[in-house]
Order: sequence, then C-alpha cells, then structure tokens
Amino acid sequence: MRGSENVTDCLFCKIVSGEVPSNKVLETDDVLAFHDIRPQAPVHVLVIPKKHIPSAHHIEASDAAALLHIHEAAQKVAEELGIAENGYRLVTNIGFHGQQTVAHLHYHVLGGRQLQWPPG
Ligand code: IU
Repeated sequence: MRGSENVTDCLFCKIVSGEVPSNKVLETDDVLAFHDIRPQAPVHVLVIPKKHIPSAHHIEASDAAALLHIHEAAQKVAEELGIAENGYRLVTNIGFHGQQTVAHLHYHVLGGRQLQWPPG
C-alpha cells in the first residue's frame, strides 16, 4: 500500500500547521475540519487527524482516541452545517483503486442533497 510519503511533503500536514491556508469549520487539539476546495455536494467538509496517518489502512490501536474525536467532529460539523437531520455521508477513500488523492487520512462529510449509491 502506497501512501507513506514524507510528512514534510504532505499537503494536509501543511494545512494543519497553517503553512497552507484552509477554510476551517472546526479545530480541536487533535482534529481539524475544513471545507473541501472542490465540493461535490452543498456541504463537503474534510475531517482529518492532525497526526499524519497515511490512510484508514494505516490506523493502529494507538489512534483509537483520535478516531473517536474524528467521529465527534464529523457529527458536530453535520449539526452546525444543517445536514444532520436529513442524513449525510461519511466516507474515506483508500489507495489507488479507492481514488485516494491525498495520503493523509481524511473523512469526507458530504450532504445537503440526495446522494446516490452505489458509488462508481
Ligand atoms: P481523496 O479522497 O483523497 O480523493 O480526497 C482528497 C480531497 O482533498 C478532494 O476532495 C480534494 O478536492 C480535496 N483537496 C482540498 O480540499 N484542498 C487541496 O488543496 C487539495 C485537495 I490538492
């Protein structure tokens, strides 16, 4: 599995450090949520751990607390942006076939319209 690029080259690590700007929705000690630059739905927010984890395939037991915080953040984002009531999608892409383009774990929070299933 690819994806363990040097952390210094990681775009989302640069967003975490503030080197690259982002449109933040929420920030805690270990989680950041920001608007996706190419939204695929009326609400499209990315929730990421501040720690560099290449993908969901690389999650370890020691990441358990961060994962809970990611889910708590996703819930808060959905509530604050008004998509919780009608439902939304929380999805993470993994690797090449999964169409993961940024090798830093991120969960897409998508909502605000009727989403389709199955994905392509
Ligand atoms: P993916 O699951 O790895 O494909 O998702 C990466 C997302 O990161 C994708 O939706 C991009 O639009 C988004 N993104 C971003 O928000 N800001 C950026 O500078 C870049 C990508 I590059």
